[in-house]
Amino acid sequence: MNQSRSAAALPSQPVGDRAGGLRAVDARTMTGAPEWVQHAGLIEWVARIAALTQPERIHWADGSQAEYDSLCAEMVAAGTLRPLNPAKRPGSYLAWSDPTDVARVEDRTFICTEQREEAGPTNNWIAPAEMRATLDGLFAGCMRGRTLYVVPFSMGPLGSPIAHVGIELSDSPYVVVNMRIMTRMGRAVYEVLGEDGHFVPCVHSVGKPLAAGQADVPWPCNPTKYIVHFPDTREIWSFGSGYGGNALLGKKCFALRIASNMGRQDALAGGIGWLAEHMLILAVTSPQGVTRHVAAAFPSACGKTNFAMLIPPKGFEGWSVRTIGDDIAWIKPQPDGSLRAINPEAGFFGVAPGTSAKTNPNCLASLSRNTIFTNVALTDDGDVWWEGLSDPPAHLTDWQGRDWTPEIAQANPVNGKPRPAAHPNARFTVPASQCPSIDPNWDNPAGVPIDAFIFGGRRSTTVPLVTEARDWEEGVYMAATMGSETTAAQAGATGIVRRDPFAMLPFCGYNMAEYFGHWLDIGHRLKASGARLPRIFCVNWFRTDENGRFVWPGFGDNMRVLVWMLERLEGKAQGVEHAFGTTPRYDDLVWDGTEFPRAAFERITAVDPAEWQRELALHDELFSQLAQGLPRALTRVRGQLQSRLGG
Ligand code: O2Y
Ligand code: MN
Repeated sequence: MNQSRSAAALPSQPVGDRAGGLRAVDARTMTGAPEWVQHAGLIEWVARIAALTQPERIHWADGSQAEYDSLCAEMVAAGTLRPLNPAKRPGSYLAWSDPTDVARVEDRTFICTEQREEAGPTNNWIAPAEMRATLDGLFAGCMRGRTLYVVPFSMGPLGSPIAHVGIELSDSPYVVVNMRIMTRMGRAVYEVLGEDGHFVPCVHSVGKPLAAGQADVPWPCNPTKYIVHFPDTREIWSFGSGYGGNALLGKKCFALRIASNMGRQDALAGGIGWLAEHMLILAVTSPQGVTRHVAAAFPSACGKTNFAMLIPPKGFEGWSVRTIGDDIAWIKPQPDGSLRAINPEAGFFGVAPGTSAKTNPNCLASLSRNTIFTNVALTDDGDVWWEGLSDPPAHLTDWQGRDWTPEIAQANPVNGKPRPAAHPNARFTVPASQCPSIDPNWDNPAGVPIDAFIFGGRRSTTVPLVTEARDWEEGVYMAATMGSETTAAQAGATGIVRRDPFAMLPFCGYNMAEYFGHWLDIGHRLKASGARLPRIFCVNWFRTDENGRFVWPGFGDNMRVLVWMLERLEGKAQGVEHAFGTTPRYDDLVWDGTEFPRAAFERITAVDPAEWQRELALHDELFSQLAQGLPRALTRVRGQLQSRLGG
């Protein structure tokens, strides 16, 4: 790596002296910053973090293919990555994590605002001074024996007015290569930053320093984990994990927790504010050539990636659905009153188990090359496999490196089921550009105008297949009270409704009640300016019959619901109004190419007053948890619902 420099000459800095600066010229020499980095504040910050963490060397990532290949080769030599069979999966690798480091750690995730109320009751909170003292202790010397990588990245197309820049300092080469897939990463970011541009500083360590001569392990990590956000200074610090959202700090930490706060701060500072949302973005074009854009929020285990890559079924010839994003949307109001959205990411970090040619052919095709798989199983011919992909092969090596056969799996059940070959949270990281359904505008710096928001949850009862809110406030109420039933793949008991407002429960970087207020304010301001607001819909693909089986086929058939929504925008589709909003009748949907029974449709669109009374009581529980700062508009909508139910 020709950019590597020794940091051995770093002077010892007082630990925690974040305010103290090194003279720019010293910092450049000490960190070996290349001439293409001209941001003195950034170089000084790197020098301070290096003084704290004491890495053996510093590498300024340039984002080149040569750098990516060389880091992957180093990780292959270290046993972190396995190259997959190039004839089957060219340019692809498999990583197996430490079995204790397999998912985001919500109970170790903190929002550190001066006042606890600013973080709100749904976030873990520790006072900034106390947290900084803890981090100073954890990060002191934590990179000894390792390389500190300086990873510049843009969330969103480079230079887009909706995009923002971050710099991640990490001691994990796995993070560097994954950040190159998941973000616009590399030298060009420094051109956007210039000499004094703003960036979100992100510090990450796996938390496993190496003593002189000590051998490394394939997946270093630490049982102590902290994922910490300081919204006031827009900083992120992550310690102890090398996995996914804990370590790729552009994703959940920056693009949702810090960015949601930035959007709100913009409004508090007198701007109109903006939105950082846990939403996919789709472009849908009708046979008449009219393109509409929708953004949709779903909690985990609701088929979000499948919906993001939906293929119109038989009967919808002439329609096209294109993918702009699969997980996160940044949405900024424009002077003309429109809401324009970008996907801040450049790749997909999706769950492998359950992804198949039936559930998501576009996704499967995306994974054919240049993909990093984590915690899936290895086939005997050097390819990957996971539960749900195909019939199980006769032999595999499972995600923990053990022999796996269907017989071994049966003989070693986990939670009453055959032991899986892939971890249930096994992931792939793949460039978005490889998706066959990627939209030509996915990388457009101007973003796309959002015409409708969709909020979904997994509910076996109560919530109809689709409902349109009567207005923005009712839509915000629907999104705020979203709930989803837990599945066997998630921890804890199954079938419990967990409220997940806007699918943002683990990702909102400030008080959730104020977040509702921010959504309401943006709507009011846009409306006052004469703008036509996006319509808001709520969907539920998961209602079950008396045998517990899903009634709605899902997947491609979700297109029928999507088309109804788009025709509502054009004023063409009808529906019936009920307590909760407006839902189509059987004849309001297009049934071409299928024989879905009328009675089944009526079952999954029924609004049962007794069920809704119980539902409202559950909304009350949520609202009492979020009472501090809860907007009056939401209690007003709650009252209107109650009176429509006749109570
Ligand atoms: O466990 C992780 O680190 C991944 S979580 C994740 C990854 C991609 C998209 N969404 C999510 C999520 O938890 O919403
Ligand atoms: Mn997500």
